[in-house]
Amino acid sequence: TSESFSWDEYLKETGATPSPSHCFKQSRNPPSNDFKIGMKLEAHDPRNFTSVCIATIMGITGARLRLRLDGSDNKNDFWRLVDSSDIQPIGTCEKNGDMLQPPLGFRMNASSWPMFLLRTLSGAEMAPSTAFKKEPPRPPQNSFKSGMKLEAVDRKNPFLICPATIGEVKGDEIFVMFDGWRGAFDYWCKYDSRDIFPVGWCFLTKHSLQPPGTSDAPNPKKKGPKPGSKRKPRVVQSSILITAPAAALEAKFNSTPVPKDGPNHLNTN
Ligand code: MLZ
Repeated sequence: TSESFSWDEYLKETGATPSPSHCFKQSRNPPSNDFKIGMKLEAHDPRNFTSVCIATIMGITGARLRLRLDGSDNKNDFWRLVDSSDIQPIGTCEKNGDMLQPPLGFRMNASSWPMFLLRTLSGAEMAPSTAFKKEPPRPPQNSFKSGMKLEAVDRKNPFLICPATIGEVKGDEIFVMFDGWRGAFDYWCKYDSRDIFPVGWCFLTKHSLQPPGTSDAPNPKKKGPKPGSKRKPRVVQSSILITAPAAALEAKFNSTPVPKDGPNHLNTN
């Protein structure tokens, strides 16, 4: 529910301007999310970027996917846009002459990887190539200006997208400041980061948008937060954050027997 927060009112209240959409490496019309929970795809391991792994879609949030690497634990889920170049259809890796790798922290013995991969993929529902959208081009230069508003992924809570303000601009980098959180979640990133979006992006993609925090921006002239202003804002929960029950997924994938020869898109050497 984002009825609690309105950019229109907030921009009037703060007298701030939204960052123009040409500043962002995001498509002007947000891509549709044609993936489904439980589908599998190939993804770069965020903790070991050179390796390509199998991932399962655990949730759909707007134009983003909540992904879990097969063979990994449930504590390292990550989020990718449907037009991210970090994800690709199953079979792409082999087509390029590469091999699928176990994720960092593979929970079994490395020697069981080939059989694990075989079992993982046999009968899996593979995300169709049509669901993967082309990554938008990067803007030719950093056009952000200090004070502009935007929506940004909270990297400490990456399922959240929150209202933010550009603090500083330095070369190709920008400082993202989360409104109402006194700097606790702020970060530097490249202007072409996929974690930042124009004002209104969440609404357009039906992603939940957190309301700003309730702490005043750090200001040496002020005496500090008003009593009670440090309370946490309500975390907006919505049906958008869906996690497939692990048991249901397992049942689905175990129900299909492993063919003797294995699927031909596999390279288990
Ligand atoms: N549970 C956390 C959420 C903070 C989210 C801030 N996003 C900029 C807290 O209340 O600390």
